[in-house]
Amino acid sequence: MSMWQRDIETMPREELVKLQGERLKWQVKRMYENVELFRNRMDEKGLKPEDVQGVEDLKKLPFSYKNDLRDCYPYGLFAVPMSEIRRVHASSGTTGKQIVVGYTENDLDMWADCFARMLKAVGADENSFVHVAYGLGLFTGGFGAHDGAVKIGATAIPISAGNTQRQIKTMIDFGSTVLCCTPSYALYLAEAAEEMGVLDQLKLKAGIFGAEPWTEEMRKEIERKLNIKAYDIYGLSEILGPGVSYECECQCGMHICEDNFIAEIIDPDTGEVLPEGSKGELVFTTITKEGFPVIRYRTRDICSLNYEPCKCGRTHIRMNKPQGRSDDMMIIRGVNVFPSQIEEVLLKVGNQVTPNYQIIIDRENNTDVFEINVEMSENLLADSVKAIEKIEKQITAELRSTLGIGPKVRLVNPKSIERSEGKAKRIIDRRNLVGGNK
Ligand code: DLL
Repeated sequence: MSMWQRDIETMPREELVKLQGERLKWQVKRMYENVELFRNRMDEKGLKPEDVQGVEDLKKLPFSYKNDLRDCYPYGLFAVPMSEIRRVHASSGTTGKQIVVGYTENDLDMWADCFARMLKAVGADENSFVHVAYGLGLFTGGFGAHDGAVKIGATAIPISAGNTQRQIKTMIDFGSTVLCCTPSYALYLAEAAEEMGVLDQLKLKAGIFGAEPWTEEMRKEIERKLNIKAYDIYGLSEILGPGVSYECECQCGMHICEDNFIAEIIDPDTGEVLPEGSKGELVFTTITKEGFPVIRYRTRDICSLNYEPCKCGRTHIRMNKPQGRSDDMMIIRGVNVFPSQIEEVLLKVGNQVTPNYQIIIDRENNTDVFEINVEMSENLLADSVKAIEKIEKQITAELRSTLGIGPKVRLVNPKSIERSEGKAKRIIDRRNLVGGNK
Protein backbone atom coordinates (compact mmCIF):
# COMPACT_ATOMS: atom_id res chain seq x y z
CA MET A 1 0.00 0.00 0.00
CA SER A 2 1.30 3.34 -1.00
CA MET A 3 2.33 5.79 1.74
CA TRP A 4 4.01 9.18 1.72
CA GLN A 5 6.07 8.88 4.91
CA ARG A 6 6.00 5.15 5.68
CA ASP A 7 8.50 5.35 8.58
CA ILE A 8 6.35 7.88 10.37
CA GLU A 9 2.96 6.52 9.35
CA THR A 10 3.80 3.02 10.61
CA MET A 11 6.02 3.99 13.57
CA PRO A 12 5.58 1.56 16.50
CA ARG A 13 3.29 3.22 19.04
CA GLU A 14 5.82 3.18 21.86
CA GLU A 15 8.27 5.10 19.72
CA LEU A 16 5.54 7.46 18.53
CA VAL A 17 4.43 8.32 22.06
CA LYS A 18 8.07 8.94 23.06
CA LEU A 19 8.48 11.27 20.10
CA GLN A 20 5.26 13.07 21.04
CA GLY A 21 6.55 13.55 24.59
CA GLU A 22 9.82 15.10 23.42
CA ARG A 23 8.01 17.39 21.00
CA LEU A 24 5.46 18.38 23.64
CA LYS A 25 8.26 19.38 26.03
CA TRP A 26 9.85 21.50 23.31
CA GLN A 27 6.53 23.16 22.44
CA VAL A 28 5.52 23.96 26.02
CA LYS A 29 8.89 25.58 26.71
CA ARG A 30 8.88 27.80 23.63
CA MET A 31 5.22 28.75 24.10
CA TYR A 32 5.87 29.64 27.73
CA GLU A 33 8.63 31.96 26.55
CA ASN A 34 6.81 33.47 23.57
CA VAL A 35 3.02 33.44 24.09
CA GLU A 36 1.84 35.69 26.91
CA LEU A 37 -1.66 34.20 27.24
CA PHE A 38 -0.23 30.68 27.62
CA ARG A 39 2.39 31.83 30.14
CA ASN A 40 -0.31 33.57 32.21
CA ARG A 41 -2.51 30.48 32.21
CA MET A 42 0.42 28.28 33.24
CA ASP A 43 1.31 30.74 36.03
CA GLU A 44 -2.30 30.76 37.22
CA LYS A 45 -2.08 26.98 37.63
CA GLY A 46 1.35 27.25 39.26
CA LEU A 47 2.91 25.29 36.38
CA LYS A 48 6.38 25.66 34.88
CA PRO A 49 7.56 24.13 31.59
CA GLU A 50 9.67 21.63 33.59
CA ASP A 51 6.44 20.13 34.94
CA VAL A 52 5.88 18.61 31.50
CA GLN A 53 8.16 15.63 30.89
CA GLY A 54 5.99 13.55 28.57
CA VAL A 55 2.53 12.94 27.11
CA GLU A 56 1.29 11.75 30.52
CA ASP A 57 1.64 15.35 31.79
CA LEU A 58 -0.59 16.80 29.09
CA LYS A 59 -3.72 16.66 31.25
CA LYS A 60 -2.18 19.13 33.72
CA LEU A 61 -2.02 21.85 31.09
CA PRO A 62 -4.62 24.61 30.56
CA PHE A 63 -7.13 24.43 27.69
CA SER A 64 -7.26 26.98 24.87
CA TYR A 65 -10.36 28.21 23.07
CA LYS A 66 -11.63 29.80 19.87
CA ASN A 67 -12.34 33.01 21.81
CA ASP A 68 -8.63 33.31 22.62
CA LEU A 69 -8.06 34.00 18.92
CA ARG A 70 -10.67 36.75 19.00
CA ASP A 71 -9.23 38.28 22.17
CA CYS A 72 -5.66 38.26 20.81
CA TYR A 73 -6.68 39.28 17.26
CA PRO A 74 -4.93 39.27 14.87
CA TYR A 75 -1.41 38.04 15.72
CA GLY A 76 -1.30 37.98 19.54
CA LEU A 77 -0.95 34.19 19.84
CA PHE A 78 1.85 33.73 17.32
CA ALA A 79 4.99 32.21 18.82
CA VAL A 80 7.48 33.62 16.29
CA PRO A 81 8.21 37.15 15.05
CA MET A 82 6.04 38.16 12.05
CA SER A 83 9.17 38.16 9.87
CA GLU A 84 9.04 34.33 10.09
CA ILE A 85 5.37 34.04 9.10
CA ARG A 86 5.02 33.10 5.44
CA ARG A 87 1.25 32.90 5.12
CA VAL A 88 -1.90 33.65 7.06
CA HIS A 89 -5.34 32.05 6.79
CA ALA A 90 -8.61 33.02 8.41
CA SER A 91 -11.94 31.54 9.40
CA SER A 92 -15.21 32.65 11.04
CA GLY A 93 -15.12 33.60 14.68
CA THR A 94 -18.10 33.51 17.01
CA THR A 95 -18.65 37.22 16.35
CA GLY A 96 -18.01 39.54 13.42
CA LYS A 97 -14.26 39.26 13.96
CA GLN A 98 -12.57 36.53 11.94
CA ILE A 99 -9.87 34.39 13.48
CA VAL A 100 -6.37 34.56 12.00
CA VAL A 101 -3.72 31.84 11.94
CA GLY A 102 -0.13 31.97 10.65
CA TYR A 103 2.38 29.50 9.22
CA THR A 104 6.18 29.51 9.08
CA GLU A 105 8.03 27.85 6.22
CA ASN A 106 8.42 24.65 8.28
CA ASP A 107 4.72 24.72 9.16
CA LEU A 108 3.74 24.93 5.49
CA ASP A 109 6.07 22.05 4.71
CA MET A 110 4.57 19.92 7.48
CA TRP A 111 1.04 20.75 6.29
CA ALA A 112 1.92 19.74 2.72
CA ASP A 113 3.29 16.43 4.10
CA CYS A 114 0.01 15.77 5.95
CA PHE A 115 -2.05 16.36 2.81
CA ALA A 116 0.45 14.32 0.80
CA ARG A 117 -0.26 11.36 3.13
CA MET A 118 -3.93 11.64 2.17
CA LEU A 119 -3.12 11.83 -1.53
CA LYS A 120 -0.90 8.76 -1.40
CA ALA A 121 -3.59 6.87 0.52
CA VAL A 122 -6.07 7.51 -2.33
CA GLY A 123 -3.52 6.18 -4.81
CA ALA A 124 -2.38 9.51 -6.26
CA ASP A 125 1.15 9.98 -7.60
CA GLU A 126 3.15 12.18 -9.99
CA ASN A 127 0.88 11.14 -12.85
CA SER A 128 -2.24 12.41 -11.09
CA PHE A 129 -4.16 15.58 -11.84
CA VAL A 130 -5.43 17.04 -8.58
CA HIS A 131 -8.48 19.22 -9.12
CA VAL A 132 -8.61 21.66 -6.21
CA ALA A 133 -12.18 22.97 -6.01
CA TYR A 134 -11.95 24.00 -2.35
CA GLY A 135 -11.77 27.79 -2.13
CA LEU A 136 -8.23 29.08 -2.61
CA GLY A 137 -7.93 32.07 -0.36
CA LEU A 138 -8.10 32.78 3.34
CA PHE A 139 -10.03 29.49 3.74
CA THR A 140 -7.52 26.72 4.39
CA GLY A 141 -9.07 24.11 2.08
CA GLY A 142 -7.65 25.19 -1.27
CA PHE A 143 -4.05 25.95 -0.35
CA GLY A 144 -3.82 22.84 1.83
CA ALA A 145 -4.82 20.57 -1.05
CA HIS A 146 -2.73 22.51 -3.56
CA ASP A 147 0.50 22.31 -1.56
CA GLY A 148 -0.07 18.60 -0.94
CA ALA A 149 -0.49 17.96 -4.65
CA VAL A 150 2.69 19.86 -5.47
CA LYS A 151 4.53 17.99 -2.71
CA ILE A 152 3.87 14.55 -4.23
CA GLY A 153 4.77 15.82 -7.69
CA ALA A 154 1.24 15.59 -9.10
CA THR A 155 -0.18 18.24 -11.41
CA ALA A 156 -2.27 20.67 -9.35
CA ILE A 157 -5.30 22.30 -10.95
CA PRO A 158 -6.05 25.19 -8.57
CA ILE A 159 -9.47 26.11 -9.96
CA SER A 160 -10.91 27.11 -6.56
CA ALA A 161 -14.63 26.93 -5.72
CA GLY A 162 -17.67 27.86 -7.83
CA ASN A 163 -18.60 28.13 -11.51
CA THR A 164 -19.88 24.62 -11.94
CA GLN A 165 -19.99 24.45 -15.76
CA ARG A 166 -16.36 25.57 -15.93
CA GLN A 167 -15.38 23.05 -13.25
CA ILE A 168 -16.83 20.21 -15.32
CA LYS A 169 -15.34 21.37 -18.61
CA THR A 170 -11.94 21.77 -16.93
CA MET A 171 -12.14 18.32 -15.35
CA ILE A 172 -12.80 16.81 -18.77
CA ASP A 173 -10.29 18.88 -20.78
CA PHE A 174 -7.45 18.81 -18.23
CA GLY A 175 -8.00 15.17 -17.27
CA SER A 176 -8.58 15.63 -13.52
CA THR A 177 -8.12 12.34 -11.64
CA VAL A 178 -8.54 13.41 -8.00
CA LEU A 179 -11.34 15.79 -7.01
CA CYS A 180 -10.94 17.88 -3.83
CA CYS A 181 -14.01 19.79 -2.61
CA THR A 182 -16.77 19.67 -0.02
CA PRO A 183 -18.91 16.51 -0.24
CA SER A 184 -22.04 18.52 -0.95
CA TYR A 185 -20.34 20.26 -3.85
CA ALA A 186 -19.11 16.90 -5.16
CA LEU A 187 -22.72 15.71 -5.32
CA TYR A 188 -23.79 18.94 -6.96
CA LEU A 189 -21.01 18.60 -9.56
CA ALA A 190 -22.04 14.99 -10.19
CA GLU A 191 -25.62 16.01 -10.78
CA ALA A 192 -24.61 18.87 -13.09
CA ALA A 193 -22.33 16.57 -15.10
CA GLU A 194 -25.18 14.08 -15.36
CA GLU A 195 -27.50 16.78 -16.68
CA MET A 196 -24.86 17.85 -19.19
CA GLY A 197 -24.62 14.20 -20.27
CA VAL A 198 -20.84 14.13 -19.80
CA LEU A 199 -20.39 11.84 -16.78
CA ASP A 200 -18.65 9.22 -18.95
CA GLN A 201 -16.06 11.76 -20.10
CA LEU A 202 -14.71 12.35 -16.58
CA LYS A 203 -11.42 10.62 -15.71
CA LEU A 204 -11.83 10.92 -11.95
CA LYS A 205 -10.62 8.00 -9.82
CA ALA A 206 -10.88 9.37 -6.29
CA GLY A 207 -12.27 12.27 -4.31
CA ILE A 208 -11.01 13.92 -1.11
CA PHE A 209 -13.95 15.46 0.65
CA GLY A 210 -14.28 17.29 3.96
CA ALA A 211 -14.84 20.63 5.71
CA GLU A 212 -18.42 19.66 6.62
CA PRO A 213 -20.28 16.66 8.03
CA TRP A 214 -21.47 14.07 5.51
CA THR A 215 -23.24 10.76 5.70
CA GLU A 216 -22.34 7.26 4.50
CA GLU A 217 -25.35 7.55 2.17
CA MET A 218 -23.79 10.65 0.62
CA ARG A 219 -20.54 8.78 0.21
CA LYS A 220 -22.29 5.95 -1.61
CA GLU A 221 -24.16 8.35 -3.86
CA ILE A 222 -21.01 10.31 -4.77
CA GLU A 223 -19.11 7.07 -5.43
CA ARG A 224 -21.87 5.69 -7.60
CA LYS A 225 -22.54 8.84 -9.59
CA LEU A 226 -18.92 9.82 -10.21
CA ASN A 227 -17.65 6.24 -10.33
CA ILE A 228 -14.85 7.00 -7.86
CA LYS A 229 -13.79 6.10 -4.33
CA ALA A 230 -14.67 8.96 -1.94
CA TYR A 231 -12.40 9.65 1.05
CA ASP A 232 -13.03 11.74 4.14
CA ILE A 233 -10.54 14.35 5.32
CA TYR A 234 -10.76 16.41 8.50
CA GLY A 235 -9.16 19.58 9.70
CA LEU A 236 -9.80 22.95 11.21
CA SER A 237 -8.14 26.30 10.61
CA GLU A 238 -6.87 26.63 14.17
CA ILE A 239 -4.90 23.37 13.95
CA LEU A 240 -3.97 22.93 10.28
CA GLY A 241 -6.80 23.04 7.76
CA PRO A 242 -7.26 19.80 5.78
CA GLY A 243 -4.91 17.00 6.79
CA VAL A 244 -5.17 16.92 10.59
CA SER A 245 -6.60 13.46 9.91
CA TYR A 246 -7.40 11.45 6.79
CA GLU A 247 -8.97 8.18 5.74
CA CYS A 248 -6.82 5.39 4.39
CA GLU A 249 -7.94 2.84 1.81
CA CYS A 250 -9.82 0.93 4.55
CA GLN A 251 -12.21 3.89 4.91
CA CYS A 252 -12.93 3.21 8.57
CA GLY A 253 -12.02 6.32 10.52
CA MET A 254 -9.47 9.05 9.86
CA HIS A 255 -5.83 8.56 10.92
CA ILE A 256 -4.67 11.54 12.97
CA CYS A 257 -1.17 12.75 12.02
CA GLU A 258 -0.01 11.99 15.54
CA ASP A 259 3.61 12.95 14.97
CA ASN A 260 2.27 16.52 14.75
CA PHE A 261 -0.91 16.50 16.83
CA ILE A 262 -1.84 14.89 20.14
CA ALA A 263 -5.56 14.15 20.42
CA GLU A 264 -7.62 13.79 23.59
CA ILE A 265 -11.33 13.23 24.17
CA ILE A 266 -12.80 15.16 27.07
CA ASP A 267 -16.16 15.69 28.71
CA PRO A 268 -17.14 19.11 27.30
CA ASP A 269 -18.85 20.09 30.57
CA THR A 270 -16.23 19.07 33.12
CA GLY A 271 -13.07 19.12 30.99
CA GLU A 272 -12.17 15.66 32.33
CA VAL A 273 -10.22 13.34 30.00
CA LEU A 274 -12.44 10.38 29.08
CA PRO A 275 -11.33 6.73 28.81
CA GLU A 276 -10.18 5.33 25.45
CA GLY A 277 -13.03 4.86 23.00
CA SER A 278 -15.47 7.28 24.73
CA LYS A 279 -17.44 9.84 22.80
CA GLY A 280 -16.72 13.44 23.77
CA GLU A 281 -15.11 16.68 22.66
CA LEU A 282 -11.97 16.41 20.60
CA VAL A 283 -9.00 18.41 21.89
CA PHE A 284 -5.74 18.92 20.00
CA THR A 285 -2.22 19.93 20.94
CA THR A 286 0.09 20.90 18.10
CA ILE A 287 3.57 19.64 18.90
CA THR A 288 5.52 20.68 15.81
CA LYS A 289 3.86 23.89 14.66
CA GLU A 290 6.03 26.99 15.07
CA GLY A 291 3.93 29.98 13.96
CA PHE A 292 0.62 29.48 15.70
CA PRO A 293 0.86 26.52 18.07
CA VAL A 294 -1.91 25.56 20.50
CA ILE A 295 -2.01 23.49 23.67
CA ARG A 296 -5.19 21.52 24.41
CA TYR A 297 -7.33 23.39 21.90
CA ARG A 298 -11.07 22.77 22.33
CA THR A 299 -12.30 21.94 18.82
CA ARG A 300 -15.97 21.63 19.93
CA ASP A 301 -16.26 18.65 17.57
CA ILE A 302 -17.83 15.62 19.22
CA CYS A 303 -16.36 12.25 18.24
CA SER A 304 -14.45 9.23 19.53
CA LEU A 305 -10.95 7.83 18.95
CA ASN A 306 -10.16 4.32 17.81
CA TYR A 307 -6.90 2.81 19.12
CA GLU A 308 -7.30 -0.58 17.37
CA PRO A 309 -4.56 -1.35 14.83
CA CYS A 310 -5.72 -0.61 11.28
CA LYS A 311 -5.43 -3.16 8.47
CA CYS A 312 -3.53 -0.65 6.34
CA GLY A 313 -0.51 -0.87 8.65
CA ARG A 314 -0.62 2.73 9.79
CA THR A 315 -0.17 2.96 13.56
CA HIS A 316 -1.67 6.40 14.05
CA ILE A 317 -5.02 6.33 15.86
CA ARG A 318 -8.23 7.00 13.98
CA MET A 319 -10.98 9.47 14.80
CA ASN A 320 -14.55 8.63 13.90
CA LYS A 321 -16.65 11.05 11.89
CA PRO A 322 -17.47 14.11 14.00
CA GLN A 323 -21.00 13.62 15.34
CA GLY A 324 -22.05 17.15 16.10
CA ARG A 325 -20.64 20.06 18.06
CA SER A 326 -20.55 21.12 21.66
CA ASP A 327 -21.28 24.70 20.55
CA ASP A 328 -23.82 26.19 18.16
CA MET A 329 -21.65 26.51 15.04
CA MET A 330 -23.36 25.46 11.80
CA ILE A 331 -21.74 24.68 8.47
CA ILE A 332 -23.79 26.00 5.59
CA ARG A 333 -22.45 25.53 2.06
CA GLY A 334 -19.07 24.79 3.61
CA VAL A 335 -19.06 28.09 5.52
CA ASN A 336 -18.90 28.15 9.32
CA VAL A 337 -21.76 30.20 10.73
CA PHE A 338 -22.44 31.14 14.35
CA PRO A 339 -25.89 32.42 15.43
CA SER A 340 -24.04 35.21 17.28
CA GLN A 341 -22.85 36.59 13.92
CA ILE A 342 -26.48 36.80 12.78
CA GLU A 343 -27.54 38.50 16.02
CA GLU A 344 -24.83 41.13 15.54
CA VAL A 345 -26.16 41.98 12.08
CA LEU A 346 -29.74 42.21 13.35
CA LEU A 347 -28.68 44.58 16.12
CA LYS A 348 -26.87 46.72 13.56
CA VAL A 349 -30.04 47.02 11.46
CA GLY A 350 -31.67 48.82 14.38
CA ASN A 351 -35.09 48.93 15.94
CA GLN A 352 -37.11 48.03 12.86
CA VAL A 353 -36.44 44.38 13.55
CA THR A 354 -36.26 42.42 16.80
CA PRO A 355 -33.49 39.96 17.66
CA ASN A 356 -36.06 37.15 17.44
CA TYR A 357 -35.11 35.06 14.48
CA GLN A 358 -35.16 31.51 13.22
CA ILE A 359 -32.62 29.90 10.91
CA ILE A 360 -33.96 27.22 8.57
CA ILE A 361 -31.48 25.06 6.72
CA ASP A 362 -32.56 22.50 4.18
CA ARG A 363 -30.98 20.70 1.25
CA GLU A 364 -32.38 20.99 -2.26
CA ASN A 365 -30.60 19.55 -5.29
CA ASN A 366 -27.62 18.77 -3.06
CA THR A 367 -27.17 22.42 -2.13
CA ASP A 368 -27.85 23.91 1.27
CA VAL A 369 -30.81 26.28 1.32
CA PHE A 370 -30.35 28.91 3.99
CA GLU A 371 -33.29 31.02 5.14
CA ILE A 372 -33.80 33.33 8.08
CA ASN A 373 -37.13 34.49 9.46
CA VAL A 374 -36.88 37.63 11.57
CA GLU A 375 -39.67 39.18 13.61
CA MET A 376 -40.16 42.80 12.62
CA SER A 377 -41.10 45.53 15.08
CA GLU A 378 -44.71 46.75 15.42
CA ASN A 379 -43.59 50.04 13.80
CA LEU A 380 -42.30 48.34 10.69
CA LEU A 381 -45.42 46.19 10.50
CA ALA A 382 -47.45 49.38 10.21
CA ASP A 383 -45.21 50.60 7.36
CA SER A 384 -45.50 49.83 3.63
CA VAL A 385 -44.67 46.51 1.95
CA LYS A 386 -41.88 48.32 0.12
CA ALA A 387 -40.31 49.46 3.39
CA ILE A 388 -40.38 45.87 4.65
CA GLU A 389 -38.79 44.54 1.45
CA LYS A 390 -36.06 47.16 1.68
CA ILE A 391 -35.09 46.01 5.18
CA GLU A 392 -35.14 42.36 4.04
CA LYS A 393 -32.69 43.20 1.26
CA GLN A 394 -30.50 45.21 3.61
CA ILE A 395 -30.24 42.31 6.09
CA THR A 396 -29.41 39.84 3.29
CA ALA A 397 -26.65 42.14 2.02
CA GLU A 398 -25.22 42.68 5.52
CA LEU A 399 -25.23 38.94 6.19
CA ARG A 400 -23.59 38.24 2.84
CA SER A 401 -20.77 40.63 3.64
CA THR A 402 -20.33 39.22 7.18
CA LEU A 403 -20.68 35.52 6.43
CA GLY A 404 -19.74 35.27 2.77
CA ILE A 405 -23.11 33.67 1.99
CA GLY A 406 -26.44 35.48 1.71
CA PRO A 407 -29.53 33.77 3.14
CA LYS A 408 -33.06 34.48 2.02
CA VAL A 409 -34.40 36.82 4.70
CA ARG A 410 -38.11 37.00 5.44
CA LEU A 411 -39.53 39.52 7.92
CA VAL A 412 -42.42 37.96 9.81
CA ASN A 413 -45.03 39.33 12.21
CA PRO A 414 -44.01 40.22 15.76
CA LYS A 415 -44.31 37.25 18.16
CA SER A 416 -44.98 34.81 15.31
CA ILE A 417 -41.88 32.67 15.86
CA GLU A 418 -42.78 29.76 18.07
CA ARG A 419 -41.34 29.79 21.58
CA SER A 420 -40.97 26.80 23.80
CA GLU A 421 -40.96 27.70 27.50
CA GLY A 422 -40.39 31.29 26.47
CA LYS A 423 -37.31 30.45 24.40
CA ALA A 424 -37.35 30.67 20.62
CA LYS A 425 -36.01 27.64 18.74
CA ARG A 426 -33.28 29.32 16.77
CA ILE A 427 -32.11 26.65 14.35
CA ILE A 428 -34.13 24.20 12.30
CA ASP A 429 -31.79 21.97 10.36
CA ARG A 430 -33.62 19.62 8.02
CA ARG A 431 -30.54 18.28 6.26
CA ASN A 432 -30.32 15.16 8.40
CA LEU A 433 -26.54 14.90 8.40
CA VAL A 434 -24.70 12.25 10.34
CA GLY A 435 -22.82 14.21 12.91
CA GLY A 436 -25.70 16.67 12.93
CA ASN A 437 -24.85 20.15 12.13
CA LYS A 438 -21.45 21.16 13.12
O1 DLL B 1 -13.06 23.17 7.11
C1 DLL B 1 -10.67 22.73 7.00
C2 DLL B 1 -10.90 21.72 5.94
C3 DLL B 1 -10.87 22.09 4.62
C4 DLL B 1 -11.09 20.38 6.26
C5 DLL B 1 -11.03 21.15 3.60
C6 DLL B 1 -11.25 19.42 5.28
C7 DLL B 1 -11.23 19.81 3.95
P1 DLL B 1 -12.70 25.31 9.14
O2 DLL B 1 -13.38 26.15 8.14
O3 DLL B 1 -11.94 25.98 10.24
O4 DLL B 1 -11.66 24.36 8.48
O5 DLL B 1 -13.81 24.35 9.78
C8 DLL B 1 -13.43 23.39 10.72
O6 DLL B 1 -15.20 21.92 10.02
O7 DLL B 1 -14.12 21.87 13.40
C9 DLL B 1 -15.43 20.47 11.87
O8 DLL B 1 -16.55 20.88 12.63
C10 DLL B 1 -15.74 20.64 10.39
N1 DLL B 1 -15.12 19.62 9.55
C11 DLL B 1 -13.97 19.70 8.88
N2 DLL B 1 -13.75 18.55 8.20
C12 DLL B 1 -14.79 17.72 8.48
C13 DLL B 1 -15.16 16.38 8.10
C14 DLL B 1 -11.94 23.42 7.52
N3 DLL B 1 -14.41 15.65 7.29
C15 DLL B 1 -14.62 22.56 11.16
N4 DLL B 1 -16.30 15.87 8.62
C16 DLL B 1 -14.26 21.43 12.08
C17 DLL B 1 -17.09 16.59 9.44
C18 DLL B 1 -15.68 18.40 9.36
N5 DLL B 1 -16.81 17.84 9.82
